[in-house]
Amino acid sequence: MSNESSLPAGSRVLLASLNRYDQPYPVYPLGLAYLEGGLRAAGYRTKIWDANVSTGTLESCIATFEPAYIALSMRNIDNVQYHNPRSFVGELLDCCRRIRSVTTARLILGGSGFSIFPKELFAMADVDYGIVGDGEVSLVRLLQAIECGGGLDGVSGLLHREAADAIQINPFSARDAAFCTEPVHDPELLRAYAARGALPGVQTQRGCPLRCCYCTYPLIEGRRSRYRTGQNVVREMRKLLSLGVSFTFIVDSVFNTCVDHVVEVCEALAAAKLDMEWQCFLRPCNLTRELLELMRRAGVRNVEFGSDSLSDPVLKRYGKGFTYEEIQQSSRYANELGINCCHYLIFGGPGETPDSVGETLARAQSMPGAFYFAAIGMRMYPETPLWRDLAPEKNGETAGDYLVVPRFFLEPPFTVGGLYERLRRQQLHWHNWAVGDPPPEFLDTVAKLRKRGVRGPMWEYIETLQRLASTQEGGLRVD
Ligand code: B12
Ligand code: SF4
Repeated sequence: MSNESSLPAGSRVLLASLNRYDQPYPVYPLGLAYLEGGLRAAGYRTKIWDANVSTGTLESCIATFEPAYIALSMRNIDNVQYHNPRSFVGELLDCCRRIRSVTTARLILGGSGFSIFPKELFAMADVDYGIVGDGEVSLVRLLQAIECGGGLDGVSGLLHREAADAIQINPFSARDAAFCTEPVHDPELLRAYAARGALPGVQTQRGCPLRCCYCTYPLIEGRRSRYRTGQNVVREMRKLLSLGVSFTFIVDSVFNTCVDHVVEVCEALAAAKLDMEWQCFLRPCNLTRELLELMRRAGVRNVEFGSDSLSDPVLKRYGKGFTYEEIQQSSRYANELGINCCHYLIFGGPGETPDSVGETLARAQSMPGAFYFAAIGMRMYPETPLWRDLAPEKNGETAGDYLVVPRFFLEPPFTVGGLYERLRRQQLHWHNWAVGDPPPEFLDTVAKLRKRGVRGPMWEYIETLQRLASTQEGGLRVD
């Protein structure tokens, strides 16, 4: 997984993905493919080490590749499950210690998780630099500045230490991040992920201008939308097809913030008649039947709606900018057109009441063909509208207090245990409903389906499996 050898050691960059979380499936490190594209175009030699699929240890990889720089990617901070929290910060700190014990290579930290708590993670982890937001342009600029002894002011989103260890932060500018490099896909890495059921990502745009109260996406990618052309997306899908990938995930924060963009990409994909299926995140609004029909012609198989609630007062407090009626209509169109759809719901955020929970549950039963993923409470992240409203600083708390131990907002009088029991009970009766990670028996069945060549995220099969399990003793029961 490298373009090794004859260049001087100073130009070698090891790209390391620390993410080994495998729910709902292992996620292909698309961010590293972008970094690799930028670095190679600038003449750097690269190699990827991936905690999920690399066979040797990180230390042995460092020993053989002898990089001058190590770019560490931190995707997940935690699993965002209030009832079953799992933090990944310890793994990052441990990894930095291990690296420092075997090399003097410069360590640079980035990734979506890092971009949410940059100051806090930079202060805790033993790294030389951090980069917030899009990495491909900034990383190359940083390495060139180090090598030429240039100033670091022009590196968007950079964190570094000045005299007396004061942390210097350059603002991240989505304006600088033009989203113009192409990802470089490593065939070996892709194959290893495909074998584990991953759906490699394709990104058609960056940035989200909206302001849902809990959301970190505009902080990670900026608020300014930047688009790839339809032809560019077709070219990438073709490249993936030639590497054996025939089901992808459009990883845009939301695919349909701009209808013109959806039309351009889908018309190009439909005209190209690729044998590629895909899925994406959608806002359940501004979706006409014609637009969904076009998406279907372009290859969409599943859509994931960020609906969050089915109660209008709650949707308003969450800052969603759409109503239950629009959710219902979007879901109905998808169902009528044979597109699998699921809705993500967040229970217990600002404005939630026992009545609004009841309303959402009742309405969830009335939308045909939909699957639901229920989450409890809102993970609190710095700089979000929710954070600004609650202003934890007024109580003497800092962002760091919210990092290592994941902390959630839960509207009184709810308790995490009470709400979990309530939502989990639904799973006994509703087979199209999931709270948290699926049970281990389900994962075994999924692994068998994947071995038989079944593609996709599998939630479209959970309903059937849960129905079967509820009728079989010793099968998939919910305790
Ligand atoms: C698509 C997506 C998913 C899809 C993935 C589909 C797929 N097949 O790939 C699904 C639905 C499966 C998913 C699941 C989960 N996700 Co998710 N997901 C995303 C999303 C929207 C986009 C990720 C992406 O691919 N971006 C495109 C690539 C190109 O960008 P990137 O990886 O960030 O890399 C760029 C920069 O970060 C940077 N960079 C990356 N690494 C490095 C390293 C260095 C050194 C430098 C300099 C720069 C750098 O440069 C890259 C190129 O510009 C992000 C939110 C967001 N907008 O970022 C959340 C996000 C990554 N997910 C998140 C989480 C938590 C999860 C889950 C745990 C479930 C959950 N409860 O949400 C699981 C975990 C899955 C796993 N096994 O790891 C969090 C992670 C942070 C956190 N809060 O802990 C995010 C940020 C959303 C959030 N809630 O804040 N996810
Ligand atoms: S939840 Fe979706 S639409 Fe809302 S701000 Fe986040 S990315 Fe944008």
